[in-house]
Amino acid sequence: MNPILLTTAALVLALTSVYSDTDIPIENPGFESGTDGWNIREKTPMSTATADAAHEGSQGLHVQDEDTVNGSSALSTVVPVEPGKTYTLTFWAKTNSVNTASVSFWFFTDSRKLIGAGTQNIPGLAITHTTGDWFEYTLTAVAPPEAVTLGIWIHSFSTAVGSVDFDDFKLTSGS
Ligand SMILES: [Ca+2]
Ligand SMILES: [Ca+2]
Repeated sequence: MNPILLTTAALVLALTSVYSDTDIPIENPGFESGTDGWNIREKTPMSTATADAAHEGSQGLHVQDEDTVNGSSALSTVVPVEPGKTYTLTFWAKTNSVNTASVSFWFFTDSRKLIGAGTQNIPGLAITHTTGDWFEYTLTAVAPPEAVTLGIWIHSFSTAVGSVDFDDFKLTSGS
């Protein structure tokens, strides 16, 4: 193939891959409406929307975990998914705390059973950039065969203490 045709082919491929990604709206992805749309289940309150935690807009999610027994738990409103499709989440986080929190994909069956519960097979990403600057994370996973919905789970670990700010969650699906 001559170089011009090759370049054109590469460009078409690149454009195809860009346009095959579909934005999936999630409720209140930047915490501009406080914690609306996020199901927070914590014995002591740890996850709140604050101005200091904003990366974009006027608020972000601030997780303050001072508890060596319990962790924070904020689950997004679920969205429908298709088994076999690839889902990509991007978000921003900021922390000084080492090994404190993670963000995971929770895939549910049609009976709202968490797929992979009690196993290590839940797709997730630890917050590992601990310089105190905002850092963009990307989590990608393929929806399992029995998946019907997907939620995004923001969690600080049971035994860990520290604080992490989160903002600007964005979910897309590919082919
Ligand atoms: Ca925000
Ligand atoms: Ca804890």
